[in-house]
Amino acid sequence: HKKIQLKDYRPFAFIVDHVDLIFDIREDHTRVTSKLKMRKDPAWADETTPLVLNKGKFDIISVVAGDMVLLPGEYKSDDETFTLAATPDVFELEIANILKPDENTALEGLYRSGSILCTQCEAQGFRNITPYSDRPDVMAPFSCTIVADKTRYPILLSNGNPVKSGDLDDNRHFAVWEDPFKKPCYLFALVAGDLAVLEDRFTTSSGRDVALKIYSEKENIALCSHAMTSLKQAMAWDEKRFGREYDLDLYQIVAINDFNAGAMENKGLNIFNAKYVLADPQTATDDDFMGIQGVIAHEYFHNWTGNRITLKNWFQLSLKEGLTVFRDQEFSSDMNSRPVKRIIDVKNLMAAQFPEDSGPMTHPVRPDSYIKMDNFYTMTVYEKGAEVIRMIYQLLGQDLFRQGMDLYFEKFDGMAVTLEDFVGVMETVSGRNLDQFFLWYTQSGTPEISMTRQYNDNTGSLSLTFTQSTSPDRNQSEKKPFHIPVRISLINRAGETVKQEALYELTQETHTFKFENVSADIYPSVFREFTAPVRLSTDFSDQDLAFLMARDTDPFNQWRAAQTLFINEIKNLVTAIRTGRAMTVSSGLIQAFSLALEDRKKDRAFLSKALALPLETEIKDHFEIIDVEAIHQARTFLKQTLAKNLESELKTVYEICRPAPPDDISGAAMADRSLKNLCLAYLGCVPDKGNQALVLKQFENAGNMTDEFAAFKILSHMTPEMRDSACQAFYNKWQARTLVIDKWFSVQAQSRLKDTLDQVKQLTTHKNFTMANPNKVRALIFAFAMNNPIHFHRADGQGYEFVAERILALDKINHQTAARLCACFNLWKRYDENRRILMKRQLETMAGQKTLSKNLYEIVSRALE
Ligand code: BAL
Ligand code: ZN
Repeated sequence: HKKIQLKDYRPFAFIVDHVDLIFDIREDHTRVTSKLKMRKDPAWADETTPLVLNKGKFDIISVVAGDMVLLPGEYKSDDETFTLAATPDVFELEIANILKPDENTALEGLYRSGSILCTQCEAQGFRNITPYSDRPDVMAPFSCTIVADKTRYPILLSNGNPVKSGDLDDNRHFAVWEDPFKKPCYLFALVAGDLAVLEDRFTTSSGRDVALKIYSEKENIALCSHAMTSLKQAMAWDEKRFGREYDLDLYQIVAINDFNAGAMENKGLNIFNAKYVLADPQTATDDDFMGIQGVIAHEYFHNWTGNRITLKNWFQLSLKEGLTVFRDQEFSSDMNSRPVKRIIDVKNLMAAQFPEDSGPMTHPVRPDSYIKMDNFYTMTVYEKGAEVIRMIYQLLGQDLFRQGMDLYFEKFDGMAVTLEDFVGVMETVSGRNLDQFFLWYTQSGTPEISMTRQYNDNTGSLSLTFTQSTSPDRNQSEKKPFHIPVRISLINRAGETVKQEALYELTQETHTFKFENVSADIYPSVFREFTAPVRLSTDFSDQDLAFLMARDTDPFNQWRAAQTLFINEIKNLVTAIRTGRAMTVSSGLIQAFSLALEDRKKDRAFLSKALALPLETEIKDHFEIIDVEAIHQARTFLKQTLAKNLESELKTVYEICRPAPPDDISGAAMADRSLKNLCLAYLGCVPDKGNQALVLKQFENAGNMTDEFAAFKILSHMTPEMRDSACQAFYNKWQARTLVIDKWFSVQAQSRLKDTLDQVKQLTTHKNFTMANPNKVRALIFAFAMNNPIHFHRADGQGYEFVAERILALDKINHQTAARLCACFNLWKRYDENRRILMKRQLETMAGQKTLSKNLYEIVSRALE
């Protein structure tokens, strides 16, 4: 399979002046007619230049160039391209083809989800709809006519503004849409179906009235109000924080059950995975509410960062994604608790991006090559990309960063641009040279920083020495030093700031910063708010960490200190297990935990994060060779020891937090629930009848999904009997609600009980399960493969065998999702020899298949390289 390389980028040799699409939707097919107005770009084309368009696997039924009907011999068409050997300088081209949306299980291009027809075009799905130059730097105004049966498809939607609609013969009707903004085809969208709508309005800062419409299946329309509130919050926030106003008279969102990703920012017509739209307290957890708020905002923010200003080529993906994630993170921080949002984001980065960057999929934030672009919608492009923007924000400060953003919008509106263009405006407004900083975009890997302290008693000076190094990898055999910002402040034993926070910059391998006139018991608080996406090791002892956990003036650093203490303890326990020594937990840790739990001044949402043990999937990143069983045993022992030692404190806090009203989704109520449910999870991990009864009571009497689901998860690990009866009750209650049934699948997939693999295999034949629905696959198979290390990594290899077989089955129907699932094998070289052999065997079996998709081929072949 061919690798596409950034260095081979050439502009398209033609300009598309207008695209007019007609979709004639019939019972078993859809006829698409595309009328293109085009001309040669004199800078790139001459009289010999052929017109080569991208094309998917479908049959062309007619081609008209100008007013000449072309015969099949006069154009060339195969499964990948449509070619005209020669064209005039200016011309019109009309191509008609037939699609079978009901057979499109890959969910890219035009497909059916239940009774709804919809599209997904990013990254390269539009070519499956009609032949086109399917690349983000070809921008054109689109119009779209949809014709369909009025009963089956009363609602007909596309991008932009509705300009005409009416009835036709045979119970059919039509709608015409025009999008006045030039756009790349990946932002094209169409929806046809029998949908209900929730309507609202928003008045922009300049006084324009925008109609807001959220569509869903009729039975779910009552679940759309949180999404609507979130949309209005996002629109107001983008005006205030970035001066960005919405530009059309209509903003539409449609909730779809079958969707490969979270959502899609199509101009004026966002298409969403229903999971990120539908919620009420009975069926959605507090995390779901937060997720919806963040994703609704993310897609809205793309209207400027992505749509108005788009990408010159797909290698620049982080230009829109990193920047838009940064914007949605800032939005959520302003709407909710900033420190807690920062902790959630960094935890996510460490748990998923750091490992990605240390395995076969490691790539720079701007990749150099790809076989399938779909495989590069990664944690690195998105989350690390957002961290890179955040570093620019810190280096420049809020005001200059805003000036840079203003200049970016002013200079590049309506254009397809690059990461250099973005960093360039930041250089212009700040007068800074960001050449070395740009390595964050071109060099892969996570820098490791070590920080050591030297205190000079004679002079009263504290020196902090920072050393950076980044391991060589497949992308660069030698790494240059990164330009790394680091925010530092000094605090004393009383937890008071003795030196205000300031920004320092590391540009070489080693830097020493000296602080004069400080006493010996001063603590540095470094990389505050996680200033840079680096791994940090320090010379802090566990006592130092316990102090910082309680008194650091940066909540993020308090959290980091707590997590580092947990990791250190788990490492000690793993060593004990491996050397046959008895496991013990240090009294210092128990005391630090207890002090934090009893600190009534601390924010409860923060405490629920700080006192949660790192997940096994996070812990593994701290080991060179991952010992799955020892890590599991060590973590379980630590959790049970803390629970046993602090039982009465945990119960007290549980009771204090309990009264939060069940349908209150304010920050305070959510914070109470999260701390309460953390306490319950500790109490419930000890096999104790009293505690089990407490969990069961919450499960049975919960007034909302957050509490019900929290208790359900705990029960799923207890005993087969408790798990089974909880599963039965939960299923009976929620079987009609597909999003809740996803939770039901995922809880069972993550159970620690011995028979979990058999249960998961059984569940693949359950009547509510289907491999054709990505949410179901994620709920059951991904959850098992990614979040259940002891069972996925069973020593007999049966977990691997099951998942590999599912990947191959999925690859036949949905190659994007199959390739994503295959990431569970990426770190195979980091396990013990037995598991290495077993995982490699599965990768080789997959590699040996004759009909592997390009998507899966790329993931498997990188893993085996
Ligand atoms: N552009 C793909 C979905 C998203 O990142 O918003
Ligand atoms: Zn995005």
